[in-house]
Amino acid sequence: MPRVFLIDTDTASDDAIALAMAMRAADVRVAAISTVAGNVEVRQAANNALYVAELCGVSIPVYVGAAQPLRRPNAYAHWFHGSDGLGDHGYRPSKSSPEQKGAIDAIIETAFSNPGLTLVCLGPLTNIALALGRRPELTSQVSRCVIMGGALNGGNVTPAAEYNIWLDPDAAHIVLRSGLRIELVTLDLCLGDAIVNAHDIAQLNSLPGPFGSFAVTCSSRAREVQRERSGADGLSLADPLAMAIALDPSLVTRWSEHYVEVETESELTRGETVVDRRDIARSEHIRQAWAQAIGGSKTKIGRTIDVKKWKQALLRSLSP
Ligand SMILES: [Ca+2]
Repeated sequence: MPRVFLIDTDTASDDAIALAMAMRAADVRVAAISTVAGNVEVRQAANNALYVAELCGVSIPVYVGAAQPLRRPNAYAHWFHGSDGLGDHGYRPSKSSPEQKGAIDAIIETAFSNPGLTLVCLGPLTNIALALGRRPELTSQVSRCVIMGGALNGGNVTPAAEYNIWLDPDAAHIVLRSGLRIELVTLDLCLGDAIVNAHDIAQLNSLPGPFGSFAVTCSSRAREVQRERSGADGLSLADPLAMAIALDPSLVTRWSEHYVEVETESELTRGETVVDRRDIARSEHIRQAWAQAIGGSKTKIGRTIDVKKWKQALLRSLSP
């Protein structure tokens, strides 16, 4: 019996690679894809997901979800992923269309008809927060909720915050409090040695079949931006890493569990994931600010990965 995945995504370039990895995994059935506004508009995200499904030769229902964050305006990342989210290479429009049913209904129905499924969240958490608002007991249907989001050591969109959590911190706050069995894959895990470097990119590009070169081409804009910013050639592939961990949790060599809060008010630190690493959130003097977090359960956070295994997993999942 294949494992069942439900994937929520703001489909830009690294999401597209992650989707292809899941769609091509022999032991996984992707039951549904829901899209959310984030890196690109929610309809563009749906069209990109459909394009990837067609590239992989699979038919998966794609549902359009929230067109903007719960309480904030959109802030697309076209500058990083291209105006179509896939590096503006003129990929043909997908032949199929998104489903008529909305993503929130689809998430709830998919979860209740596939108890024990794995939920993989690759974008802002707006859809998941809305689905939980409607059916809080959704949490018991999900065996694993792998989330790409947050940062322990500085963000990518502000000094404090990682993009997915920053864009909709209110949704992240709800999801982290919900009781879902979360495995948080933070920005930190795809940096350093985990960056897909020039050598790895060349290997991807030379893979037989269309998937390796698609991964490189659709990431071209992100690669340029990273080169401009850091001077080094490479890609930090956050969503593919989260997907690789969803597919094989043993990639994570150390997990730790902590109370986590999300900053929802301050513009300076909006979307920061504040992690109680020293286990002091229960202290009397801060108990009020941390009351909600300590009233719930701790969040499981991936702390280190087996870098070699991660890169092998990436190459393997895009190989014919
Ligand atoms: Ca994403």
